[in-house]
Amino acid sequence: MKMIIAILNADDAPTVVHNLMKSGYSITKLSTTGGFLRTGNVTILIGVEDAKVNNVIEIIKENSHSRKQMIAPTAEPGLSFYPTMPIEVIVGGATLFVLNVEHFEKV
Ligand code: 2BA
Repeated sequence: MKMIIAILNADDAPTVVHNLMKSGYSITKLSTTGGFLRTGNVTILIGVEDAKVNNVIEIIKENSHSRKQMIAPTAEPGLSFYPTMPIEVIVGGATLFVLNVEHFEKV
């Protein structure tokens, strides 16, 4: 069994979740925040049999889109890695981690 952790753009998350659930997958949705942009994104956890991993990834791919987003400049001291002028970054589609699950049980 695998645990897929997918970090999604908040705008894509409802469609991704809808399509995964329509295909019979159980998911857990978390509200998360990206460390770099410091804006909200959505992380979903999906526990699946190994044979279904590629299907889950396909559904996420089909429903996740990349976007250009501006990083706001900061005047905060000590945050030297943030720009003083607005700059553009490409965010997503989605960031995925696939982990081995040692043990799965519902009690
Ligand atoms: P954020 O950390 O807010 O990053 C948003 C976007 O900013 C990233 O998009 C990337 O294009 C850019 N970015 C991030 N760190 C950067 C840096 N040090 N220098 C220049 N540009 C940078 P994505 O790569 O698509 O990531 C989207 C979100 O996925 C991230 O939001 C973060 O929440 C998560 N993520 C991405 N890679 C991760 C990783 N290795 N571990 C954990 N979370 C990750």
